[in-house]
Amino acid sequence: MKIVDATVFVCCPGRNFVTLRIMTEDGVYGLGDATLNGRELAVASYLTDHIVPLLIGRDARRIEDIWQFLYKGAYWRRGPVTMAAIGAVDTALWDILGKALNTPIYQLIGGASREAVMVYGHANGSTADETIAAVKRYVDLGYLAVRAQCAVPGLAATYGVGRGELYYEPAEPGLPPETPWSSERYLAFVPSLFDGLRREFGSALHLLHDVHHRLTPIEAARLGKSLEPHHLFWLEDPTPAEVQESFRTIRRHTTTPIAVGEVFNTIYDCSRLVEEELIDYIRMTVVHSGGISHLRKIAALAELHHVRTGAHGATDLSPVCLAAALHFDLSVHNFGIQEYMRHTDETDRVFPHAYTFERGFMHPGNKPGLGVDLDERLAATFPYQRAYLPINRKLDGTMHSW
Ligand code: KDG
Ligand code: MG
Repeated sequence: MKIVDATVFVCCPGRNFVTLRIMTEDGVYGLGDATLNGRELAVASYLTDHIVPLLIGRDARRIEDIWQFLYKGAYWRRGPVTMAAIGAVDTALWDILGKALNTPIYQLIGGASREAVMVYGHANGSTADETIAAVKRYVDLGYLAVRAQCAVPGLAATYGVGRGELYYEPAEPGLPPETPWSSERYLAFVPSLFDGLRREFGSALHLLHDVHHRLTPIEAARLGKSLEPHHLFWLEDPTPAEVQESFRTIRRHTTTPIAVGEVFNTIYDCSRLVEEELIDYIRMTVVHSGGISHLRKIAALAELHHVRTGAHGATDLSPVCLAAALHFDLSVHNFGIQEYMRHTDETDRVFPHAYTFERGFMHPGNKPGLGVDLDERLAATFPYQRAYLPINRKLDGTMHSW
């Protein structure tokens, strides 16, 4: 089953996506998402210029060997660009194997461990009342878990507060916008937001919140402690995770469950957090973490330490990545929850897919492989548009994590 061609597609049906298609000699092809928000073309070039020539002629069934060949063989290891490129190849090869064996991927990686996977949606508002109304809309759609974000009084823009009701798209065409940040104002406000949410929705609804790497460990510990009465499903990215030891401070002070990992790329980025049981959910992304093969190893390590999965599923990961995540979620034993930010209609049309949402749960469907296709002709009508994520500065102008 030799690989005869591999092509990279960059398109912008509402936002940019990079997609790898690997073709085999018998006409079976597989897709992999290679999107890295704001740095898309770097991965496209890594694939086209450096990986595609290495794939031609290889046996598409040797998924693990090709993974190791691309990881060890590059000499330069890890990093989001390398791991997104490897992740795209790995996903596409699983897609090919599933199609060749006429089986959905989840059946190849252990079979279903549950009937369907619980997902959470993103609710946001410019005021606490607007956020409450947005959460209500998700509840009405059947969601059992909702992430709640709100603009902070006195700050002109806040992470997670989108323009539409169901879509949140932070990347902006053109150069990166600058947004102001104050940890003091944020910390003073967030507990009251969750007081209001619990008053409105009672205790059964799963509520999540994303700090987006903005607090120091001790500030994050304070936030976690103040939110304990509202028993969040998780508090996400409370502090930047380059220093894994930081999470010891948070852990010492609060029982609020902690989720982290959307900017991680390999098992080494999370091994200490997992082994020391400093987190509760590992949120690594299929595409940025070397694909389904590597994510399964991470899940296996996490399983030993009571850490569950919560794969990143923002709109800047294409339907190809979401489908791969759903196959992974359905099969691993220690699945926790899946993020589900709906894509725009244009994106859904470019990537027709078999996955479904019903009453708060998703299923990848039973089509062979991933169950996602790429409408190449339609994709070509949405050319790449340069776009960046915003940057953050404190009120005095100091650069801060976004
Ligand atoms: O590209 C950045 C987004 O993926 C990120 O801001 C979304 O934090 C995010 C989330 O939890 O979905
Ligand atoms: Mg996040």
